[in-house]
Amino acid sequence: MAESCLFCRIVGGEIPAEEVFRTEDVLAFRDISPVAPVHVLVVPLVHHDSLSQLEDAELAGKLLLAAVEAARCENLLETGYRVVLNTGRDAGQSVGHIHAHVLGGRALEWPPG
Ligand code: DGP
Repeated sequence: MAESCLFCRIVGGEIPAEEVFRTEDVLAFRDISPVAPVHVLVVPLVHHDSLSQLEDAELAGKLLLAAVEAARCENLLETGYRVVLNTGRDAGQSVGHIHAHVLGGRALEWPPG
């Protein structure tokens, strides 16, 4: 755990969050500032700064499958959803702990801004 990391503190229960589900590898919880009717974040329990630092292929697969599970939990499989991993400054990554956004519940525009 990185002590100053916001999402590590959420994983550790130090900062409250509305959990969707938790496995032995990942936590899914609701984004505090949702940009869609459904906006869930999926994070590994172990700290990695961003997708660029993630070398564990098994964990990468688990993160992606957990994003699908979050979509399933939120009844998005039929209507569709988007999985986004903002990585680095130009992508607008604001929290330095890898996280997948799972967005849905409305028609999403493309391309993103
Ligand atoms: P990004 O900009 O891609 O790094 O996304 C970070 C997301 O984290 C952003 O959508 C807002 C969310 N967020 C920031 N602080 C908190 C918090 O304390 N709790 C929860 N649940 N979400 C947070």
